[in-house]
Amino acid sequence: MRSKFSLRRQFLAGVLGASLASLAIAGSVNATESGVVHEVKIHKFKFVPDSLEVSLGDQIKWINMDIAPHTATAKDKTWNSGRLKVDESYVLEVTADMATNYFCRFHPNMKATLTIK
Ligand SMILES: [Cu+2]
Repeated sequence: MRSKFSLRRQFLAGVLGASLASLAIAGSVNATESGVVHEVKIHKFKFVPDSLEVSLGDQIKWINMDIAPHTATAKDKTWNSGRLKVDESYVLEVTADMATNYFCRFHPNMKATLTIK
């Protein structure tokens, strides 16, 4: 009897956890739908554009169009796309305290900036 009860509790906790998780996902999708998505192409070893104006809540999407791998990495390393292969992309939401200077870890001469309006 006791074990049956605790099994049921575990089941309920699982259902509750799952619904909370889906609520959280739905919430974040709604929040981002209101913002703008800015595309930055990584092309011929350059970020295009290499200077971009963004607003809080916007998203920035980097797309690697080169055969060579690249990254988009904050100068202070607080955010990082990781290694992007050709056609791979990375999306980041603009926050007030985010680092606005970034570069490519594989090609440190590749640099770009964000300006938060
Ligand atoms: Cu690179």
